[in-house]
Amino acid sequence: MKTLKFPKSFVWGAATASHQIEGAWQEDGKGESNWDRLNHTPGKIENGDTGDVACDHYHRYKEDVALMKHIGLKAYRLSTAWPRIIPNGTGKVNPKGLDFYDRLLDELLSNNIIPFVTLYHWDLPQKLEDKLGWRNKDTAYAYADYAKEVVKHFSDRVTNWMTFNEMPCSANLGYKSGEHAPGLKESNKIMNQVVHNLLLGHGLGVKTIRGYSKKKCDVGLAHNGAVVAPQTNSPADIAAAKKAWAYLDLQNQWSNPFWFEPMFKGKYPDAVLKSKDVPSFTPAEMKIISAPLDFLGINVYSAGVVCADKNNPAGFKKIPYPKKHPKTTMNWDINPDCIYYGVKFLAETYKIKKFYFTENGAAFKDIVTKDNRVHDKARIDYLRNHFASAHRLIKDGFNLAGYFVWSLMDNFEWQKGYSQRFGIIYTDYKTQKRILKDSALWYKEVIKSKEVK
Ligand code: GCO
Repeated sequence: MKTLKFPKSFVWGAATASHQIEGAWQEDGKGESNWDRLNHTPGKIENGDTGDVACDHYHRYKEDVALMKHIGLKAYRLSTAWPRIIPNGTGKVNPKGLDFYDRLLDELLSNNIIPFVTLYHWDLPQKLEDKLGWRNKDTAYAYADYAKEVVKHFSDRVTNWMTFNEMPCSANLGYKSGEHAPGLKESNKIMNQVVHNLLLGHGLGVKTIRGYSKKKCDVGLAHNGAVVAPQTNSPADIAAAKKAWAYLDLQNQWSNPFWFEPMFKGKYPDAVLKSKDVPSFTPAEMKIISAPLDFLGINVYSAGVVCADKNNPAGFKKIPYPKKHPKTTMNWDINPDCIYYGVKFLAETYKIKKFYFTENGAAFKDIVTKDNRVHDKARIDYLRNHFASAHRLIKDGFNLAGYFVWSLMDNFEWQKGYSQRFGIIYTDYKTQKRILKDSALWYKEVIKSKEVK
């Protein structure tokens, strides 16, 4: 591969989430989260793992920030845990919860690392889940109150905000397939309401951040749309991929139009409005949901592949990956085109000022070798090829401002527990020792040179 130069201002970062790294699940007044509850429900998480201790980042944040500094990260994407800050979901604020993020943010800033803060990365106070969680519109308003406390307290130091992480996962994995907390299997009608309530939470979050921020700030969210790549570079296949990307299946809340049309056009697709499962909403809510954003963060790991198909009225045909296609240990097919097409169709369809990749990375079987190192060549290859796809976007004139590798360190991978290692830093869960993997050392060079080789 030839050397690819990235802009000087490009934001190179790494990402984590509160529940996946912090641990300290009952410390300093933290309330129970929906995930704490799921973790402690037998049979829900691989190996009976829990997020109780995770990477013990709550106590080891200084060491972790020192490692970020060593890698040379320009920015770090973290999330604040709602149950740590407002343990019961509504009402009393826990000062010790705020203190933790004060310490963490100050440590980041004194090391010249820009914090990008996500207000909600799936850990909902269990007290709110008990009141129907995201099936209840009140949760969106409770979220806005929580957002207000966070923004009032931290906006002197945080100027990059994300309202939500991956609303489609909260909805589909939480309330439809039941793999994620709260582990439910709801009807299509209720699912549409969950979608709406999350979107409303997002919109209220945008309004709250803008209303209470002490400084000029950038507001966006981290979203995981369905990403589709064409089988070949032919115009017909590219057009087919775009059709598949914009396809609406009324029974499938992963479909992009459920999320993007309200967020960027202020309206649900006509087919949703006409369907028997239309959610309850008001025009005022649609206005809130579609408030302009400063950026869109994209979380992406793979893509569906399609080709043009004249025999299908929808215009496309899904092409399965061959059995032997390279995969990560998550069983996700590796396809660097997910980066390019993850932005392209969005940018062509909606007015979006700026993009970041707020997550991209890979889980592989990492082993610590005798030299006390982790030679994760597969991850380096993965990142190199995906960075190259990002470079192609920049070259084609798309406004891509930065890239956050998922993840800074191996951590609690939700229902898969600790079985999946996504980190560029290895976590030894027995000793909590960290080891910089070869990918971290490679990334350090990329950041320093602003070049991908
Ligand atoms: C998600 C979450 C992350 C995951 C990562 C790997 O995308 O599911 O934002 O918390 O850990 O994506 O699955």
